[in-house]
Amino acid sequence: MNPKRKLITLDEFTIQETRQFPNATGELSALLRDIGLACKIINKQVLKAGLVDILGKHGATNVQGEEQMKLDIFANETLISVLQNSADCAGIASEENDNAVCFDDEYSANSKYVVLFDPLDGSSNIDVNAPIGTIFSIYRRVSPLGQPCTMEDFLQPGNKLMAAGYVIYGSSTMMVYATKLSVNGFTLEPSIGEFCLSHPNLKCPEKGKIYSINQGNTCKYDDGMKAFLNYCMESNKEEGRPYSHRYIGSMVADMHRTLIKGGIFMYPADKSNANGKLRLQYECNPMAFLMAAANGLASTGTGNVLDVVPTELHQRVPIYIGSKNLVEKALEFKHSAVNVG
Ligand code: AHM
Ligand code: MG
Repeated sequence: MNPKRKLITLDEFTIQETRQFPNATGELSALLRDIGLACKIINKQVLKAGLVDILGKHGATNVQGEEQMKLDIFANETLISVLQNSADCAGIASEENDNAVCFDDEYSANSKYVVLFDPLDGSSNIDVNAPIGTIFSIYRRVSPLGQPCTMEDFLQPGNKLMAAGYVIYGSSTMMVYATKLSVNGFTLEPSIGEFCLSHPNLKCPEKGKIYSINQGNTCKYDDGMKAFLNYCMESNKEEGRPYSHRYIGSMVADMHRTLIKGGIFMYPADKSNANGKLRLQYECNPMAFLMAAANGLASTGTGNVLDVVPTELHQRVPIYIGSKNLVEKALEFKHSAVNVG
């Protein structure tokens, strides 16, 4: 057996990263490990999703007479219970819950961090076996230690994030997370059940060639957006051909491709949804923080996503995110449009 192994696990990596900060207590590393654990449990259930016709549909009763839970509810409850058991989480907010949950035990009252998550984003894609994901954000609380956390801990802008990332349940399962230092990707090695460093120091290519949007909504977009889409579909002088269009309709999968290959992902405002569809605190901020740490950019169309001060937990914002060249180009079109439709 060769003890000089090349594998670096998520745990080992976060501990090594923590050592770079003399005052770090290791609580953030422990929290990332806990999120990793919850996502491994979720992954196990996601892998079984294709067997529902054999094992019984979610929501139905299985052979043991137990009620089967829908996967997104299962993911939500798993994250909550793992984080409640963690010594490092003061409370959570989830896209699945109306209100934040502030844990009221003694350990949690003294924990420094709160975690926000979308437990299973893109869950409508389960039926077609397309990748789905968990998105998470970690803030240092602003309320005093020694008592349960408060709503102001959850309503912080993205520029106050300590760490954020996602787990993609795809052809392989990966966790990608960012701190202000860097973005790193870890692939789940099923034989040892560990996330192992596979994509160190990820950077989003500065120039992308792929645009990603629900183009079926074009009739509802404003003139600037329509003009940008026309630009993407025409042969441009940089490429000598139009840009490619890719859209899975699962944000984690579309963002993962955008991070690795470059490009732009957009969910703009439209005539029926003045703020688009995606949630600031569960989807847009974590992805914007990660993209910024990977040299990319994220805008609401009027400013940096990370600068939006949230006023409510579930608010939505339009988003243009990805390689700098394409995000800047989209904004140029948006701002030069005379007519807002
Ligand atoms: P969800 O949180 O209900 O799963 O919805 C979010 C998903 C994103 O993953 C994806 O980017 C978007 O909805 C797709 O929306 P649409 O089907 O309108 O294009
Ligand atoms: Mg979602």
